[in-house]
Amino acid sequence: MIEITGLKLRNPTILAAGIMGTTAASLVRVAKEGAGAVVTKSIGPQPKEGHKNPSMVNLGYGFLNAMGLPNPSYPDFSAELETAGAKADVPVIASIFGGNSDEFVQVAEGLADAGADAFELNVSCPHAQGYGASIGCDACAVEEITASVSDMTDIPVWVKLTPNVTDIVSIGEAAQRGGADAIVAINTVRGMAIDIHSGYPLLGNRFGGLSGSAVKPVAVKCVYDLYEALDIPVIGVGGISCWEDAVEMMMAGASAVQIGSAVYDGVDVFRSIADGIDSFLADRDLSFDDIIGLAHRRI
Ligand code: RRO
Repeated sequence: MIEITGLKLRNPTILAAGIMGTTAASLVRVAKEGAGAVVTKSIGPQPKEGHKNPSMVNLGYGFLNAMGLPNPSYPDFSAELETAGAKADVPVIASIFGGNSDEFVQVAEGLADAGADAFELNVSCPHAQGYGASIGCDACAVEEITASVSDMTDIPVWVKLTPNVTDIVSIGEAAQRGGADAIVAINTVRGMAIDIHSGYPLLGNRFGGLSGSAVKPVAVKCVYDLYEALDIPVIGVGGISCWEDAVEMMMAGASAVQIGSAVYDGVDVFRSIADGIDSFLADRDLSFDDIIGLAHRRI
């Protein structure tokens, strides 16, 4: 059992936003498969169909996606979130996005009665015009959005950051000043792949966000730096597919980990990672607290 921002999780594995998070049924399934908590697909102020296909490609070393924030919008998602909360026996976190602080507040207010256990503010989609990276690179905007949502809600507010910035720590500090209860790092790394036979970019949107094992070292470094600079918990995400990856992310400073791309290889990944961490700790007579941030104490 771990506690993060006041939420009790039976283990430190969390379903990352955007993966199997559009229906209550899939969120409940992931909870049944052993996740300690689940995050929904990012929900916004208006329905969006998303970018044209292909919107996701498997590059072998990671996935490149430009889904384009497909979502039914908050009025249509509210009932789904309520069902997920009632049926999943783990905390359900609502990932939300908007173009500015008013839209973030609008979505948070619209979902307020649906019973989410926390909000995760997505200020970091790498390829959504006006919605993601442009906000997530702007410390003032991140602080204002975080403060606006924190002021209107009693549930914890997590803020998910983009790695596509020069200085992720300054953005994390802005979120902390705005009242964030935790930081989630990282969203996908902006990237592109081109088919050499046709010359066309592989994605319909031409570029997208890279996830999976290729980005793990980027995520570990971001988590390491954020842990050192901030006083609030950091939740690590990026390329975690086995318990060794999770332990590494915790040693960088993560209090919990989110798992995204690895779910495509089997939804049992949550249980196997949670069990692996438990065995690692038991074999060495260590607690979670002993390993969180351990790399910082190895000098
Ligand atoms: O929907 C997406 O294309 C998407 C989102 Br909202 C995000 O936050 N990160 C990402 O890689 N894709």
